[in-house]
Amino acid sequence: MELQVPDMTCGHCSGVIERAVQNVDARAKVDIDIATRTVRIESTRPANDFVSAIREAGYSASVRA
Ligand SMILES: [Cu+2]
Repeated sequence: MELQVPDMTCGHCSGVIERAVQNVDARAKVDIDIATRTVRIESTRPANDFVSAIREAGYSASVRA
């Protein structure tokens, strides 16, 4: 799945987001591209779980269609 996180602007943001993702699924594979504000996640958990966790961490997130 691919999430769009428009306010992820630096390595600090991506670190916070990576932790939020791994709190949902410790075995998730996370690939973050700051330049395109994209968080790619390989996981069996539903995308909305990750969207909620990222929002709780203080960022806006949406599923990229
Ligand atoms: Cu930042």
